[in-house]
Amino acid sequence: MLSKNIEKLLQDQVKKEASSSQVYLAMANWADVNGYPGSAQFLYTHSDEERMHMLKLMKFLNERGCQAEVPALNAPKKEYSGLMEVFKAIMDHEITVTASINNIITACLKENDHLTNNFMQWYVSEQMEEENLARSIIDKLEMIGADKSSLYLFDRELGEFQAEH
Ligand code: OFO
Repeated sequence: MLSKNIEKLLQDQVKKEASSSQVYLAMANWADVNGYPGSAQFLYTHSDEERMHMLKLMKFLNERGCQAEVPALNAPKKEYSGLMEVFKAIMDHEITVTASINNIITACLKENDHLTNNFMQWYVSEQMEEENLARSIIDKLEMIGADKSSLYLFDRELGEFQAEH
């Protein structure tokens, strides 16, 4: 059985992962109608991955004697000024999610809940990858600046990157 505190933290994390999925989905739609098909593909796939993160937590909650809740969500932002704004928002978002995962792990350590701690380690590695990826994309976008043909190639590469991973 999970403690009430850990259960609440995990349910809150379910909501954060669900919300991440919605945020990326809205970004994907924006990219799709603004001439960035590669970025759209990347973001649609990322949205699916976030849903998978949510489902993994739900399964864990159900297996540990709780019943996972499907959270109500606010509609995500749907307009962006460009890809830089999108990826900076992703970076900020992921930093928040990482903090929340660290917070769960701190609580697990305090309560000697090694099983949940062990389960959450997967999320720790995942967050590191996501933050690194967002950072490297922002670096590339900074180099590209306003150069339209480089932006076109970058978008295509991002779509190809997603197809390969
Ligand atoms: Fe679930 O990793 Fe991003 O939010």
